[in-house]
Amino acid sequence: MKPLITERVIQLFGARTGNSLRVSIALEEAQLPYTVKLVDLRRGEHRRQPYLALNPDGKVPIIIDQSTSGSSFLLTQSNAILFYIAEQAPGSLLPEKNSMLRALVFERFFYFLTDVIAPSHSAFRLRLGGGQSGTDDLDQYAMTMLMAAERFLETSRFMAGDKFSLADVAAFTIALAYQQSVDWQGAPNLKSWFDLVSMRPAVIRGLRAFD
Ligand SMILES: N[C@@H](CCC(=O)N[C@@H](CS)C(=O)NCC(=O)O)C(=O)O
Repeated sequence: MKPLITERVIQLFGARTGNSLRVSIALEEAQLPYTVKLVDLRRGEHRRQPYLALNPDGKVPIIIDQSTSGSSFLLTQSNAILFYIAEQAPGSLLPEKNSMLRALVFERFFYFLTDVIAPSHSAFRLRLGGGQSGTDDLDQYAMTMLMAAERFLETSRFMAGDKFSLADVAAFTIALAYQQSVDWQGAPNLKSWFDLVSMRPAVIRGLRAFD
């Protein structure tokens, strides 16, 4: 017999990396029910079956959104997943449609994605491949752009307005990664924001999702 009420659970496949943590933090902030399947990257679980059948790119994170009615939806790409989560829980991570505030959240979200996370990821990839040339410059660029976000916080508590949003999700894990190298004294607003976000119960839970 089919259940009368359709319930759903999102399965999150991931590891303790920035891309996966952004998703677990977003799920916690959106208060969507989810379970975690830890993918062992060190042992190469992501490069073998059965994982490759789920994501032929062999990367984490992915989600499978399953409902008790039997439907199931698999999504790869952390940032597509973040938008999916935001849309499943209206009002949680994105302001209302057609609003200027929503456009501002997009502006800041893509700022962190393309000007901070992307160069940082490129430096990481270069190092992984054994190269050193250019990695320090890329990290320096990412950090300079991260610190320039100080100005976003001059007039608001969060990265795009007074409510936590996807822009904060994008900013937080990369700020965490550079935590030891950032000149916090030179960026007092960024420091207050970092402390504020670090203390959010949903963020704390999201950070522990793969422990
Ligand atoms: N564009 C992808 C990138 C995913 C990605 O690079 N994931 C890393 C962990 S943060 C990974 O799975 N690395 C394993 C590998 O490349 O072998 C996304 O945003 O989901």
